[in-house]
Amino acid sequence: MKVEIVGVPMDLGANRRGTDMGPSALRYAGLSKALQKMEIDVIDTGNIEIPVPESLKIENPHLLFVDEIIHGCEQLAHIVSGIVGRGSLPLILGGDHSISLGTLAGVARRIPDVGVIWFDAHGDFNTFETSETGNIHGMSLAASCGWGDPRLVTIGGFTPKVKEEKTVIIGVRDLDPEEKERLKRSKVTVYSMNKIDEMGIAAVVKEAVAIAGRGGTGFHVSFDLDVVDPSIASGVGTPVTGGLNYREAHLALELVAETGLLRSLEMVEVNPIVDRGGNTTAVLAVELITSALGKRIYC
Ligand code: EXY
Ligand code: MN
Ligand code: MN
Ligand code: MN
Repeated sequence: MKVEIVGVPMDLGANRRGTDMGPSALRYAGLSKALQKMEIDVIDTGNIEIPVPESLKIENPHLLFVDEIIHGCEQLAHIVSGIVGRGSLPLILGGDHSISLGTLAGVARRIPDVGVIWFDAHGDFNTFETSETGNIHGMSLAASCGWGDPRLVTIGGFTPKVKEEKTVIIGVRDLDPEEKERLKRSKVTVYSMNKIDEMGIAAVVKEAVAIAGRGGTGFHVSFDLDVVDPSIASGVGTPVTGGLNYREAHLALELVAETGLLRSLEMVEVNPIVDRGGNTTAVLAVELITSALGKRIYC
């Protein structure tokens, strides 16, 4: 399977600047070399162009940058659709989690019944009505399931992108009140950190792949680095204590690789500006990508 890398230097979906440097951070952490060492046929297609608005959120907190995010995600949807269409696996480097609006539009256009496994400390299931921040990276899964502002919901020209009954969130530990209610009313399966503590990550992932992979069409994995505990992944936009440890994160993606059902992968929310270890979060992200693509740390 050929892997095609696409960088999406997006940070307009969140409050904090810096995730636009995520693609470079992952490249500096040796991504292509790590995949070539695994003898994976990989091509790095570069970055998509993200329009930079004149006045950024710092001066204008209520600015939402909807147009710029849509512009970037429409481009990304087109590119991802092409990659899946030629039988390759898209490896999308974020950028904040708003980019999933584009990734999922591209994948679902080619695989209409695709499932989703969303690793995240958050639900990303807000709409403008329920969000306390107005940040679009906190709305991307809801909009991909058909909920929210029509401009976000219809990116790629169709909605919904994914079925709630084939969508699983793993690692949740920070939900807004109304977001939590909407998730409870939905058919999305949510494994909070409490559930992971009770069941163990292996059992959770096995259940998740059975749900997202039902029907055998395969699934998309959206991996938000803030699902990992900030003690080993401090370079993220919205850190939340009590996350996955190093081995849980690797085992989860090793089990995903074992299914052979992974159709596309995105690594999002890496923010080198706030990384307390220099570029350690990007280094971890690269290791996790190799696990998701079949590398076994402990053979
Ligand atoms: N729920 C909060 C909000 O909607 O602003 C925090 C969302 C964080 C989103 C990051 C990408 O996961
Ligand atoms: Mn930002
Ligand atoms: Mn997220
Ligand atoms: Mn998150």
